[in-house]
Amino acid sequence: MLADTAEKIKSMEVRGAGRIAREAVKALRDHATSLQAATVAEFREGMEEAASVLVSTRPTAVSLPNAIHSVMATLRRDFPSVGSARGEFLQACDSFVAASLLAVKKIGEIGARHIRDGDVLMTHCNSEAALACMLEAWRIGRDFSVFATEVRPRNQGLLTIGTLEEAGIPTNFIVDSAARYFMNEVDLVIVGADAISVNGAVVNKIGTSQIALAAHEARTRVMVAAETYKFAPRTILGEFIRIEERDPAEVLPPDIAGKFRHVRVRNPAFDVTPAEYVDLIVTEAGAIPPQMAYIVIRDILGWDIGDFMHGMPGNGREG
Ligand code: RI2
Repeated sequence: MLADTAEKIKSMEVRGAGRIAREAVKALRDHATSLQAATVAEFREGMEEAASVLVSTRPTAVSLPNAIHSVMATLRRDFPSVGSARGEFLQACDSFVAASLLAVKKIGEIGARHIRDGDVLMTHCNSEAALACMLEAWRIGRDFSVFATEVRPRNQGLLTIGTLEEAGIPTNFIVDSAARYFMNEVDLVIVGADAISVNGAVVNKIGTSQIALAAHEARTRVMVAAETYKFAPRTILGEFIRIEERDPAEVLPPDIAGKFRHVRVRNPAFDVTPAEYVDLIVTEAGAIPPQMAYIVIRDILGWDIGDFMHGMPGNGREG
């Protein structure tokens, strides 16, 4: 089950920063249920091994290490027996999954207030949090339409138009490179996030920063919908968020790529949008300007610089 989930996350059968986090926690929960251990220390060690397998599956979405860190933190306490450690751990996993789903719902409710009647929206990739805002706005009767991009090379745009279609929201499906062409018609860009650094920079699907730049030029608002566990604590220390570069075969089939001797296919999965191109980040704790990222990390995630200095296990990305 654990190896199976790890493989599904790697291959992107399970994808989307929020879903990855929840599936990883569910896999840890299952692992904890069946893990045989004679002592609490042995149980802790077995769980740490499992956690490290999951953390290493995809390097960019900070939701993954943050989620794992939050449930694994339970095991740092003293327990009288393996049974009690297991019980607390399972409870922490259940709470995380429930809180994560509730966060998406709250983001939807807050984000919907920023969508006005007559608005034209543009979205990129397939974000549960961004879609929650659109679906809630539609549910409460806002009249708007959406431009949804294709999202090469993995075509997550197809998932997005599937959801918008099901809700009955009028949608235009465009290739990624048509984003600027239509930007003057757009009132609000709304995207999700895989990670947000302490300076408010937003890491999201490759192409997001081009869209944000075009939006900036056209004076179109950019709203990011992201749960607070997508903020990256270790960026406080100046660590960078590592951008995943995926298999070139996702971009060009090997039989075609093989014909080129001097061409290297590059396939970064994410890019970084600077804070100045983002108007608002909608979290479950409220809508904030990106410049408030440090406050989210310190006051909501509860990480302060001292935590790192006292050897707390890392839950940000290195690179
Ligand atoms: P939610 C996805 O990454 C996209 O970049 C999307 O915007 C982001 O995660 C957030 O998604 P990928 O897994 O958590 O498709 O809002 O590479 O669903």
